[in-house]
Amino acid sequence: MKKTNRIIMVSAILLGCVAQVQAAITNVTVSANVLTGIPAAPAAPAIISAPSDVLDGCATAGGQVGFDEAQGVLLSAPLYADDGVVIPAGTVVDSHMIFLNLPVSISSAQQEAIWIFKKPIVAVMSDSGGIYEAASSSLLGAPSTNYLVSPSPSTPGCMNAAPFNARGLETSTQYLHRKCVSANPDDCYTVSGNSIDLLMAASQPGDWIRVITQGALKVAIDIKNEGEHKRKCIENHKHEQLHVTILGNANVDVKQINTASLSLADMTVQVHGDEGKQGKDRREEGRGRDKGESNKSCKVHDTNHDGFYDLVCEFRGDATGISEGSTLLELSGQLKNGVPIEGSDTVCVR
Ligand SMILES: [Ca+2]
Ligand SMILES: [Ca+2]
Ligand SMILES: [Ca+2]
Repeated sequence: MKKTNRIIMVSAILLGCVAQVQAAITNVTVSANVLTGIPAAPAAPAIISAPSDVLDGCATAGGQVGFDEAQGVLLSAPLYADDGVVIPAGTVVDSHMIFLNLPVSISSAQQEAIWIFKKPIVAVMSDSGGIYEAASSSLLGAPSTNYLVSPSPSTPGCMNAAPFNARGLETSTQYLHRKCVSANPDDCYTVSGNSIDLLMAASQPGDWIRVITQGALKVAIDIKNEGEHKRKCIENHKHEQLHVTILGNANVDVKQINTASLSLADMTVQVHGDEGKQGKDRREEGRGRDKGESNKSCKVHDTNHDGFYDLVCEFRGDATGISEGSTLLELSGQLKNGVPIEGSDTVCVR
């Protein structure tokens, strides 16, 4: 299992250089403080880049901070979280960490913030000992962040890696979370779809939680305009035709992609001639270049000679909804077993 985990992590590092998928934490706003007797945190909540360390002695701030951890992780074993939640093996998840770790100059502070994610939240790890967090950091942690080695290899004198007493939220029951209601006595959170309303009241050491959202296996993609060989500029008009190359990798065998499930966000697109109905539609449009045969609009071959097959699909659709300029287009779809995939490419639109 550990080897599999390592392969996933290495793949995530490599893909991170090319996939350019948008950050999964999309927004944070401060909400009403509901505790009395504890000062409000002096700094606004913020989305940050993954820090070099998340030990108690490192990465302090005057307000809640959150960052994206490993993305698109295919679980090879069940994952355990608050309230008895068990995410089954075979699920693909994105991971994120939020913490309030005050500098020693601030004796205590509280902050309630609403964090919004790109995808729905499926689980939270907040137990007061940080046991769930520590157990999953090697799998779900950000690739370049130190979670488990104390003292820190990069910050001299920085100590205290999870698990330790009061790492997580101070709730009365170790593995059950407390919902935020009026007159909360201490830390609490409430999950609703893509958002978590999170109250942290901290002195030292602080509060750390891990938020798990739905994820998708990452694929690098390359979008090109048919008419201007290999150029990425596409015309902002109807019936745009695009070639999308989905690069296979160690986690994604493109032969297992359900081509009928593929879509490019913000465009009304269709993979032509792929399924019977679409092939029929295409013939009716008089664009029967593939003679109506199935699976002719997506071709499998190793375009970049890396030993993994790639899938080249033809999309056609209404591009008028895409804003002009440099635009990130996102592709999503599923494997034949239902596991989601996603990728993105920056194109210019004129
Ligand atoms: Ca706390
Ligand atoms: Ca704590
Ligand atoms: Ca390839």
